[in-house]
Amino acid sequence: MKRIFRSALLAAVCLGLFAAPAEAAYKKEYKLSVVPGATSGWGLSGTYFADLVKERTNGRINIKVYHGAQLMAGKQTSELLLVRNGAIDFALASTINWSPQVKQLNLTALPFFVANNPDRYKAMDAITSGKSGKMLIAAVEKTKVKFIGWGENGFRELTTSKGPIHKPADMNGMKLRVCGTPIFIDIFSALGTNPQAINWSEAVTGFQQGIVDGQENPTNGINIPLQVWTWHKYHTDWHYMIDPLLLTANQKVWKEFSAEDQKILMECAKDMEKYSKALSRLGFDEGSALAYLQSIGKAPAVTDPYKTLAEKGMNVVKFTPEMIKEFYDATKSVRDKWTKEIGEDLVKAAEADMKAAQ
Ligand code: X2X
Repeated sequence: MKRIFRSALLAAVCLGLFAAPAEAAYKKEYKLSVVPGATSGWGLSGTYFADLVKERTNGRINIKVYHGAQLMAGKQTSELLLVRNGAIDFALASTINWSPQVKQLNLTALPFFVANNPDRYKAMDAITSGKSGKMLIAAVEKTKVKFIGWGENGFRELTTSKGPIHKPADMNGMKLRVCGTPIFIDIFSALGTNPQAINWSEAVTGFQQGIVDGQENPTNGINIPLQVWTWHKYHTDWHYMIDPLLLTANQKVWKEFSAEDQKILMECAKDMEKYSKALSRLGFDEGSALAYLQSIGKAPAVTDPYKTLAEKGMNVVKFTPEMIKEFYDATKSVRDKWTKEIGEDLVKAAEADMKAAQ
């Protein structure tokens, strides 16, 4: 009897029946979603992350970047739902596109909220590294999506075929493309314009056909790679809002990675954050963005955005703090309404974070 038991045990061990359960096999390819094109700052940041991950995991994790909102047929505000249900594994997502579902993410879209600080980049960093940033991460993770790190699309500037714009009255009646996120309609209505919600995937055709007089997007990240001067001659640098990027993963996908690989992914995300912020801030800071990009051998072709805009014939109006204040006052009703949606606690925490950093 004993002998039978022993041979059964031996057979079981040989068959691997008592071995630790095997870790779920990794997928051959993980899909990472990015809304704009491959040459946008945002697209480059996604590729940078995917390359770092492949290199540092010795190819164990192979991420393919899908640009141009192709994983959601152009409908950019559906991205969060697709990351949640697993159709998308990773997203480098804008707060703007997820804010219809996660109201707290409207925080940095409050008009002139970040820009109305002496140093707008310090203010932004104070949010991502402060208490308010932790509150934003908690709100994202409550949707059962894993937050991995921050990136940056950039402060959004206005480009128009009519202009120049110095004060709110100069925008009166302009037809402007905005994305389909509700706070944009409120901001641009408060400024006396006629906002048109159009997905990014269709916006460029709209510019070509002249169905709108303008749009708003970050200078380095989108306006320059898009060659926006083809349609618009006026560049209004009002920094009215900023969209940080959220590097995120489907929760089940994240849990299937080994602890070692999760650590590598977090480290790659930290490097991506530095790269992405440097691309966004290049030419708008005291030179540290360029120095960083050069130090990693990744300086882009355009390192002086204002020189490029001038060479392309754009008329650039750089807002002074007084001009920003005038627009800040003109959009008070929007901040009041949206502070209630976002949550007063979060808005107050962000104000305290930004103030402490100045
Ligand atoms: O739609 C836009 O303007 C874009 C590309 O910046 C976003 O996805 C938020």
